[in-house]
Amino acid sequence: MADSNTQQQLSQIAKFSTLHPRPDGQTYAYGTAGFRLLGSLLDSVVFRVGLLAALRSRKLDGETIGVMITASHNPPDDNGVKLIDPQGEMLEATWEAYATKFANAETDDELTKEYLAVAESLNINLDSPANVVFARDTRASGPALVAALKDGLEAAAAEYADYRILTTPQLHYIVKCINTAKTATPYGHPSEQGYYEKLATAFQIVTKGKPKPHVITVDAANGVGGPKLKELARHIGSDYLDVNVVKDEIDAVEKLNYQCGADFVKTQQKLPLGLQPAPYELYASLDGDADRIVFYYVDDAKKFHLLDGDKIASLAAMFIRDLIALSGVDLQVGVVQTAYANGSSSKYLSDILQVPITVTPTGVKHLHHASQLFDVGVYFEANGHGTVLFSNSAMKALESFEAQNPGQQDAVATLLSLAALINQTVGDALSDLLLVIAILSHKAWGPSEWNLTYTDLPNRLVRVVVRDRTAFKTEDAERKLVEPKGLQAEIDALVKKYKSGRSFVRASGTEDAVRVYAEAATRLEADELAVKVSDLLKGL
Ligand code: 16G
Ligand code: MG
Repeated sequence: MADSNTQQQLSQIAKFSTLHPRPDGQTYAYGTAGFRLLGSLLDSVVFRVGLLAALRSRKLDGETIGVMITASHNPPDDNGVKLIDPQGEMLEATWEAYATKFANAETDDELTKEYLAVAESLNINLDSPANVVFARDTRASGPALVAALKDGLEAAAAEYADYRILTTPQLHYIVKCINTAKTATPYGHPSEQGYYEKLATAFQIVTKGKPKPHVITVDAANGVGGPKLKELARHIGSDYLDVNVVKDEIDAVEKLNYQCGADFVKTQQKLPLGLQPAPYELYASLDGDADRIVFYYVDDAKKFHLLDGDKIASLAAMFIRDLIALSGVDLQVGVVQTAYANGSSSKYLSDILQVPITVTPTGVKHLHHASQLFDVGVYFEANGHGTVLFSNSAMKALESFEAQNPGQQDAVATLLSLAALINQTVGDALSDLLLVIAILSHKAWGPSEWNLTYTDLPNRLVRVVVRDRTAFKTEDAERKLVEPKGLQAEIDALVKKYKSGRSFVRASGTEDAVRVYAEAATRLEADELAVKVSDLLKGL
């Protein structure tokens, strides 16, 4: 069975594992966002993720796997870890169960047994090469977790490279670059510098000949996005872009995501703390690891207007649809949303733009996969995570297209540069920022013109603590409850009473609670519907 090399690896794992003991009484689960909880509880988890990353790479013939240490928009004391698959995608879902098993192994001995069991059941040769790259965000617990990760990788005899501090999407980019380097379509240079150069060049081409955009102010949530955005702007050059980065105090670790950032602005529907915006100027907020972005502005009356993921998706779909029509290339653009997408956005997309929409359950992996089915798939969650994927066949069609006139040629060139500008691996706040600025500059639109495309239906999200959230089972992309039995009929009866009413209930994937979403024609009605549906959950 196990040869001497394997034996040595197993004894190394057992030895190193004693340095990273699992806290008593703690259970872990690899969920939609990987492992995420207090940084002080993650040492053993990150060590074990190192082992799993090595196995994953070996299973995929030594392709490079990424490990990102971040807790995104969570408070400063939290941290988290997730794996990135070779094409820069989220870890394949079947492996989430192995991650959970590794994290929960009670003893060092049990851990080595799990390790060997996964290797044997998946036919993994433990002597074969394993390659892993990793990075972290700016959290104080990051360096110690990196040390634990390195121990895991060394115990599992993996080769690794430390990319230090990066945004999550930058690491996704680097993973894809490494694994496509020797193919016919290399994604880019596998470095932070390569990322900036690729985006900067694409932005310069996309906006060539257009008026220089107005200055945009970006709240970086006091996270990793701040310094990275400044670096990106430096590469683009002030001839093309003026960005004013605020909330960029990465050394004041306690300020991370505190009353600022994309999640705060979207959920509170208000400005970051202390921001005093000039009317009709464009503002944006990133989250703590810069994979989400929302935009906003205030009007003359200082009223706050949010331009969220749905507005970004609609803007991108409109622009790309029009470019495809101009180019004469036979391609279909489609949009992927979740149940949280505002009803007005879905109506705008299907009735006005006439683009097909797919609705998937919450979670990036679902949206990502569904959008791969379109030639050009635009996906965004309302919370501001999203991107636009160009399929291989769409890229080939664009690259080989013989334009009949300068208009077609221009449109094709712009589409190809967009494909380079937009991160093809995952939602990327920096790349999405440039995309939006580029489109607004093509249209000569300010934020209020963009906002006019459609008017959001008032909506309300309520978090309800229940006895057992796993009792809430849904179908139809989370829009209908099948269990608890009878509840959906009661929700439907309430919804019917409201003009443009819509409501659904689903269990959170990240918190021990269920979420109630309601929208209706007026603010009052949306609030009322949300309260009434929440009331149905009392005692459950
Ligand atoms: C995770 C998901 C995000 C989703 C959120 C919903 C990824 C990388 N992240 O953060 O897409 O919107 O969960 O949270 O998939 P909830 O299940 O608590 O509502
Ligand atoms: Mg994030």
